[in-house]
Amino acid sequence: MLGNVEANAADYETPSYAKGMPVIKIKSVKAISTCPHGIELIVVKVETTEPGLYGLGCATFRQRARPVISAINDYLNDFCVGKDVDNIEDIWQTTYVSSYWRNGPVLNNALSGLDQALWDIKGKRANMPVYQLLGGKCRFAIPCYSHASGNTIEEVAADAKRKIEQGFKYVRIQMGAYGSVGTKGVGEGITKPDFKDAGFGSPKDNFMDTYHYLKAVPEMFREVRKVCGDEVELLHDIHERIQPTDAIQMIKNLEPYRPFFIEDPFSPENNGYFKLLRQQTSVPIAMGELFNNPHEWVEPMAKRLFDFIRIHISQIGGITPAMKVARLGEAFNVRTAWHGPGDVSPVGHAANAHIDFAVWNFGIQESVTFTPELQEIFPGCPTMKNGYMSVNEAPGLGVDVNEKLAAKYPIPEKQLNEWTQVRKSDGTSVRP
Ligand code: GCO
Ligand code: MG
Repeated sequence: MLGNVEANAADYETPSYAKGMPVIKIKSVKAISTCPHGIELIVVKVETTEPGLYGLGCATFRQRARPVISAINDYLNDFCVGKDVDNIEDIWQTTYVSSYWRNGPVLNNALSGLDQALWDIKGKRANMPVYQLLGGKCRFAIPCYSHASGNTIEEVAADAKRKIEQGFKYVRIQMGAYGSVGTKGVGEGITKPDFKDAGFGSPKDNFMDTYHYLKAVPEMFREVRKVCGDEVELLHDIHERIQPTDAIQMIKNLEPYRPFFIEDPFSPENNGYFKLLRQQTSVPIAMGELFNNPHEWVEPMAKRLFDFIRIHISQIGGITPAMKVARLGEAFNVRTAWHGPGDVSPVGHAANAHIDFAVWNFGIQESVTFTPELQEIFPGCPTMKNGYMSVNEAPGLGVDVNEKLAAKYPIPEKQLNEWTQVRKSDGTSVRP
């Protein structure tokens, strides 16, 4: 039996950039939360043994902010202290399995905050923006879509026109809340839900008037095309609120209006309908903001069952897994369209943007406007100009946090906004 060779650290050469430098280790991992606009934002701060060197990452899951904060402060800190900050992949893989059960929204968001913060640190150590570490720029800036909305079709068209005048070439059009048909009231052909008369469910519950929604969306597209012309790229989010077969029929009815993409036609539980949808229409489809588990995206992407992957990158664990999703997409021509609404922190928007710069199969980026308060709490937010997003060229992700200012807007004790409950007329709950 050959003598077993004792592995000995000295045998393994110290990389030149680290020669004579102590290994930089994780000193602490903590959650920073803030809520300036009624949305619970959470970022992770990873401090290191190198004085002044720290990283930030987004762990925002507004619907369940407190469990994420506990997962970070009560588990990740102990698990990570003392680890070599440079070994991002190993820290990701070991943290991912450290709870044995995995791929859930709470733990994935906590892991995301840690992961993004480690990329932020590596960029600072390399004195480069993170997109450079991911392969450099594939485009000069990041095309984004803006949100146009209104309570009537005419209002939506007018709002879309405004967005185009601001420089946006891509505009998402929605009438009121998801699945709603604007302010057309009962008596204007809108059905009054029976469950309300019956006092079923809670008074706050919304009514999903499928019949009028299926009629209103094609009318909205026709009106917006009439007012804004044929060139602007139009998007719409079904938000998984209707029966899959209704979604397929409605999407076919939208073909004449050349949608750029239709989002979330089905809930992840109904991924099985994509084959049927693909057989019936060539309208581009976007899917995935609700995905947490690779089982939800690997196969449908490999089968080209949708065209844009809409993952909320903190819901899958950060930049490390998101880059793998993007690379998978390149192989099957699925483009990225990362989830980027108001319930992503500015650090998370920066992480989206750094990936958007570096991947060839970029599709489009959802954009938001950062309020003065957010820009103060998070100096270095990405910027928007003429429908394009950019990041500052600072090392790392480029976004910092003012902890004192963040603490001025504490997240409320009780969950702020219960997530929307939606029901059919008979009171049956609909996946919102
Ligand atoms: C979108 C999304 C969001 C989600 C929200 C959930 O496409 O931007 O559908 O609006 O509903 O992020 O908290
Ligand atoms: Mg959506």
